[in-house]
Amino acid sequence: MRFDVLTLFPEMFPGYLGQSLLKKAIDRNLVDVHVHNIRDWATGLHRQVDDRPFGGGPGMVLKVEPVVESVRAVCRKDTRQARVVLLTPRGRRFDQPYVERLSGSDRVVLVCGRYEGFDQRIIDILEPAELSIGDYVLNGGEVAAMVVIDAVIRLLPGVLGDEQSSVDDSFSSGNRLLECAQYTRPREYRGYSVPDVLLSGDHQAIAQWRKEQSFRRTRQRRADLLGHTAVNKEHIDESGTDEASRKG
Ligand code: JA5
Repeated sequence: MRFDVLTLFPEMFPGYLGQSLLKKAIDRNLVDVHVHNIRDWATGLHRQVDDRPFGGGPGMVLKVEPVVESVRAVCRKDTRQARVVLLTPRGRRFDQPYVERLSGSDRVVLVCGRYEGFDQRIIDILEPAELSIGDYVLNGGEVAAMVVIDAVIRLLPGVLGDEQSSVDDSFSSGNRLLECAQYTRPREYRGYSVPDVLLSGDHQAIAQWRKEQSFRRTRQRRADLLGHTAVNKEHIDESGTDEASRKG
């Protein structure tokens, strides 16, 4: 899978790209990430990439020519059809179903904004997918682009050591529960012990405990995820009572 990132701050990426999981995936040719500076497509004496908004107002707007020309040029660097994605707080929410959808494409071109945003004609011409990673404001789309790459590559076959390990993740399709508490050695630390059931060797009891933990935690922290009545019903039916309200 090939990613191209278009940004005014390409120097933000090498540190992230050299990080373990992604570095291994790149070294093994499973993923290819190319970072480009939008300014390379800016013209004129000052290579200006932004300008003041028509109609007045604060801040600067990304100019249409360098962004559209850079995306077009980068798309031509590879024959595979690219999905063009713009990172913007106005975009649709980037969630795990969307991660799964992107992981099925061969090529993604990520366009990072800066300043007050993009000239609308960039969006009208390129018709990109507009994605937001969450309801907060960032100084630019770069960190959001890294989030997208990070979430997508771990779904690619061969990137994670254990092929199964992404299947059980919170939010993977078929899982709408937060993960349960995890413990490793030592069994006791400063008076804090590992729950007995995890040391019992009773795999059925352990599975049941984990399921209950997950459900309770989800109910407490992210009740919105339980909108799926199937998940809700399953846990209430199995225990005969509502585990979350009884223990939590
Ligand atoms: C801000 C000029 O998904 C959260 C995001 C916030 C944010 C993004 S994506 N892009 C920008 C931006 O600020 O371009």
